[in-house]
Amino acid sequence: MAYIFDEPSRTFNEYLLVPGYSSKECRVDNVSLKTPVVKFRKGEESAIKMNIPLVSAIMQAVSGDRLAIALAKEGGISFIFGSQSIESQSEMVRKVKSHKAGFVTSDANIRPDQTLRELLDLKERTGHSTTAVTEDGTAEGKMVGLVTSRDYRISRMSLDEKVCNFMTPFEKLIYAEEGVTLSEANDILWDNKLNALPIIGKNQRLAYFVFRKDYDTHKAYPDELLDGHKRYMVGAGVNTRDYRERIPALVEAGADVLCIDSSEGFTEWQKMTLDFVREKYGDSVKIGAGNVVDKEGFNYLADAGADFVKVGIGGGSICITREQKGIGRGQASAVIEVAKARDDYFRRTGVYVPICSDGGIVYDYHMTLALAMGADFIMLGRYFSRFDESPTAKLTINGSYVKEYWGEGSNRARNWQRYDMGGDSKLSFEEGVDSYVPYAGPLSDNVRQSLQKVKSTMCNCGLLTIPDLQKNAKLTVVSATSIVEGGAHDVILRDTSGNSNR
Ligand code: RVP
Repeated sequence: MAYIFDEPSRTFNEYLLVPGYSSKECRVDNVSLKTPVVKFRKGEESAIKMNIPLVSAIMQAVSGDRLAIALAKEGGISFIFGSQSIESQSEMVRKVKSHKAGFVTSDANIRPDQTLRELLDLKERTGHSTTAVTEDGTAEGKMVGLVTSRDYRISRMSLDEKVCNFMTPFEKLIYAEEGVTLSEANDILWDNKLNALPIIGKNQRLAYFVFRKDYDTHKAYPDELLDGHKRYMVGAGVNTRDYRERIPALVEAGADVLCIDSSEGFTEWQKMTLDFVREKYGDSVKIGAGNVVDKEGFNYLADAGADFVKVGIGGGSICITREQKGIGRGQASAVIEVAKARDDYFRRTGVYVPICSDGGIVYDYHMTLALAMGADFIMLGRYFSRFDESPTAKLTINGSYVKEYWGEGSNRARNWQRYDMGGDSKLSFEEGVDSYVPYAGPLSDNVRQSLQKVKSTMCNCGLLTIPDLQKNAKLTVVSATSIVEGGAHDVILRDTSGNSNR
């Protein structure tokens, strides 16, 4: 007879956290949301950790390079969507890796033998009062000096005066060497009361400037997620079809972590993809696998060498897999069972394989629940699609701003590899819908507010880290009637829309 689970399949909405004792240490600013992304051995640390437990979904409507940069600034990772050509996906990865916040390539440059007249022309054209003097007048030439408006007086000087006669020569400049962090550069700016700090590479070549006026924007990202070369971290989705070509291209472009993107990942195809990575790169390339919803699926992928395992089938807001095919599991039940399997696996093997809860987050408190149920991090699609930085159009519908959001299994995305079960069969039906979501503004404001709520809840529970929350949270199933009790009830709500007189 078929196996029938004793428990019904439950969703996040069916749970609440029960507060625990909070000492006076339980303050929001004492909470750490740091979390491991890839597997590690007992006593060691994960090679990739995030400062916040959020990653953006491997979807055309969500994870382009702009959102990836915005999320890395907040401390999370985007997985650039794989349902595009290998070239364009690699280009997006490259854009994230080459983005250097706060390090500006100089666009006002002059040669030392040029004149004050030419300098004034340049200033007029660029609007910049700081000009780099380089041997060949280019942005990456050998730097020989710097000119600011303090170096010349038009009324007292000939317009034919050569730049080399009034510039501040390189020997007298304060500069920093390439590799300096933004905060170190800012300290040098402030300590020396400078407006601009040249960053110098090999052979005295100008690399960038860091400007004092940009300071306020930089200091606003205390959690930004950087690699060993101070570049933003980024992930990328791959499939079980063209991985032999796609993976090397993404690795070459600088992707920090990959993830096999499949709606149902308890398959031999996933093992073949993982085998390819291990044979070609050993452990140096990090790759997650999924999606699964039970312990057998987790154990299979963990044994196959996945660096993390993604959990969730059919819970995505745009997903109609459960309706179309009758497969899936309530997201809460799936996370709870897989988290237990991960802990058992850790006890058995000494290897901790992080799990990612993918899809189905509707309210901010669902994030806290997912973590408390055992997720190490959370993948979100709808949530991120609402922000300025998502790659889709912002439209007005009935007077309200919305953004477009469509599933990878919809006709619009045509990401059939994600739903592919091998062979030559191409799916002939959709597993996702095309939709709108309410526009919500910049990523930064929203993510900070959501995580402020997560931290606040953790304080109520008296738990200050994610491992602590996973181990010691108390969760209760809620009855249908207690859900009613949780909203505003038995009151007549006042109309605060300003339309009450109509
Ligand atoms: P949500 O955050 O609830 O919008 O869910 C996003 C998740 O939904 C994705 O990370 C992916 O696992 C799943 N998805 C993406 N496309 C589709 C589909 O077309 N069915 N589902």
